[in-house]
Amino acid sequence: MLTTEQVADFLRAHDNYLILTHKRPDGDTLGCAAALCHMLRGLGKTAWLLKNEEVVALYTPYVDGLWAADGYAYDTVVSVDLAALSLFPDNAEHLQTAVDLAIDHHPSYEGFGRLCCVHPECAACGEILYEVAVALGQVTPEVALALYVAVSTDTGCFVYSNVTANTHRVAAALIDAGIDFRTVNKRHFRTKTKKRLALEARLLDGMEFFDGGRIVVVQLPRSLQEELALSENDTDDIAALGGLVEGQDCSITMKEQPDGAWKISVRTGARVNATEVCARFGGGGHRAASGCVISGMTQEQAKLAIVCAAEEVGAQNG
Ligand SMILES: [Mn+2]
Repeated sequence: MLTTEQVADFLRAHDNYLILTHKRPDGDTLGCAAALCHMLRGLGKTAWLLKNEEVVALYTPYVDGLWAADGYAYDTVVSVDLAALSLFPDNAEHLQTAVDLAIDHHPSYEGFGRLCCVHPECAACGEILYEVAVALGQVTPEVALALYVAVSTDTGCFVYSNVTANTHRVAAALIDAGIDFRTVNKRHFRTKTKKRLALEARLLDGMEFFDGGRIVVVQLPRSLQEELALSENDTDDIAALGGLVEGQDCSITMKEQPDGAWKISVRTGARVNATEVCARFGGGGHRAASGCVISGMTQEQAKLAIVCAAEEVGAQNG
């Protein structure tokens, strides 16, 4: 594995870069890609991003004008925040064996890059790219803004449990570069669409509590998705809603799929092992956040099945 200094050496030594982002791109992969593109151009290199068709409007300002033209003759492929072969966008599948350097922060990184720089202790891939920018002397306002988007969005504006003192030090250094971080914060963390607020109002109204309030269930049936004309992006991160309720330590979110199955997300505190709950239905994940799919059941049946599993698993610890 390369150090960030060695990554800087590698970037100085090569040229004609093609930068890859992951499927359903978030602020981290797009911010890192934009920042890397700007820092390479600052070194006099040619650098472009491979077009990602799934970028949502929220993030287009950071990557507009950086997309490679069809037929761009690249020599060096670098991926950012891309952990798995299954997360290569459809138009990047032919590059799965062509990545020269992978920069990532996921512990699950699959090792597809010829070289890599992977730091699972970083809350965002942007923290790694910041070190690279320092090594290259490229912490320009353009680079810093893209990295601030990466770090702030991947940490829910510095509140997720993976945030460290380093995350804040990096953010402070990026702010020192003279960026308009207030506009980024307002745009990404203090703004919701009317449709999203209408959805949250309905989900909050329909919340149900079990086990003396320790288990909360949020339900999103297809009927509500159709009534509010929701797209996939409108329902982003609704699994975080139940966790906001005081007194709960097991938040279950149920979303009905087009085929009638229920996609379940379980987020828990120390008492309930979410992996164990979801394993009963063939799912898995982490101790504090897991998922599964329940099919062949009505909404009521699926709800009782998952709540019952959570109660039983939780009972092992009081
Ligand atoms: Mn990330």
